[in-house]
Amino acid sequence: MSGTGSADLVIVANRLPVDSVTEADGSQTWRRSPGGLVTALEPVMREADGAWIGWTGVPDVEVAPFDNEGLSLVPIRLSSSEVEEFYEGFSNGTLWPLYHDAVAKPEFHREWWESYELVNERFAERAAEVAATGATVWVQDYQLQLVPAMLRRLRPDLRIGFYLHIPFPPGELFNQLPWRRQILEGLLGADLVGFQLPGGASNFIRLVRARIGHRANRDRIHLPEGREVRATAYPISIDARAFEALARTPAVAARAAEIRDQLGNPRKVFLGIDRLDYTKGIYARLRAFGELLRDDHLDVEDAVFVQVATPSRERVEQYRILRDEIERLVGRINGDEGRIGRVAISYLHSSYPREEMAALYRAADVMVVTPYRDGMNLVAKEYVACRFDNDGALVLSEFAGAAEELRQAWLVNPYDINGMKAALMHAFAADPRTRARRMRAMRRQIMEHDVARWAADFLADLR
Ligand code: GDG
Repeated sequence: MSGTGSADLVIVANRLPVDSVTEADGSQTWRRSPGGLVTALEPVMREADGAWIGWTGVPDVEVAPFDNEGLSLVPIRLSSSEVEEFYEGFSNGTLWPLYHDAVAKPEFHREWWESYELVNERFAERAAEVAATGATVWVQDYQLQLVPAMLRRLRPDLRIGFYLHIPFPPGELFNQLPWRRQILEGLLGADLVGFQLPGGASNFIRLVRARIGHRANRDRIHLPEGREVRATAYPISIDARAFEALARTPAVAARAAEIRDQLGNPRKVFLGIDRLDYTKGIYARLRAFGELLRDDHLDVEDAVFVQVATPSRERVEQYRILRDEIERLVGRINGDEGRIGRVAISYLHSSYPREEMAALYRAADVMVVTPYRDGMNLVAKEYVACRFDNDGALVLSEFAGAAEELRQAWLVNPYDINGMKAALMHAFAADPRTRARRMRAMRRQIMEHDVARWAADFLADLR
């Protein structure tokens, strides 16, 4: 099978870049989901007659290919049991925790694996149908690690790239996986395998050498059949200029002032924005803040914390437990430290439009990003992009990929609560000149390395 389709660039991702929405009159439509990936790829997709393959987010429905705002979308059907086994199970109950330092215990179930293989095969077959002869196919993320090899078997004429958005773990962790060899061989079906950090790329190369026995020379792996696979880092980024432009609008400025006002005009506002996920270190950061209030290093007149926790993977047991733990802690801190009209932690379990996110970034004096492990962390970069006044302080975990680029943040070890308390206080008390010097350096970094450059670098190397 070769050249049956017409797309010269095919993106294969777990999700399509749209969400299904029901209008007031009961009809169903699609809304573009905001995200850096779509923004970055949209221009290249238009130029190259591109197609995007992915799941609609709705189980058990078959949807025919359709166009959305000029993007050609190819839906994949997932049954409810596949959502449970492939998506919630193997992707989010096995791979996600395993690849994040086993912060939560990964579960290994053979039925989950079988479903993962089956669904990966479906994505590969669809990509094989859609791609034109010699087309470029770019497969995204941990849910689809078997697709590159499956697709190459069907379509050896294609250029195949793979990008992992989350960390790639060292052998000490990866080797727990009963299907470790299949995953490595799945990825080796690509011509180019991209990682967030050089560390992920070298973990991968080391494992390929040790477990499969292929030779490797720096970032090039030599396969016995003469093919070469490159494994390299491409740190992902954001559309930094678009974020800054949004933050500069009068509407966002007004909303930022209003947020501070509604918080009671405290001297300083701390902010956390995360998907409610156990890798993000939300509990530990709120505990650190609570102790600073308890021990009178801070007072609710001086400082309040706004924590946005976007609902995520709510059907997975560990996520429900985490939500309860965080909510109990927030309740306790607010009960102990709050006063009438002044809550210590404004906790919001909700998701917001981009404008509101930008207003929150503008309203925050100290942004607190403390994951135990994170591939990159775009929230940290978005905060920096919105601080065009060169003011504001970023407290950032050294275990976020972003820490390799944002060296001028107040870097912390999220396992060290006292260390975090000290960093929160330093960021809180830093003088304006120090804040400006650090922010300026970080802004230079992200303005020069935006998501368009990320996509262009990857695609240039792939082609
Ligand atoms: C994975 C990796 C890597 C969040 N809440 C709302 C909202 N968001 C947006 C943020 C940001 C994105 O979601 C989250 O990205 P992160 O990078 O912070 O984290 P993950 O979701 O875990 O992403 C990560 C990333 O992939 C990309 O490769 O950096 O390491 O784990 O853009 O702004 N957006 C809106 N409303 C919300 O309520 N509009």
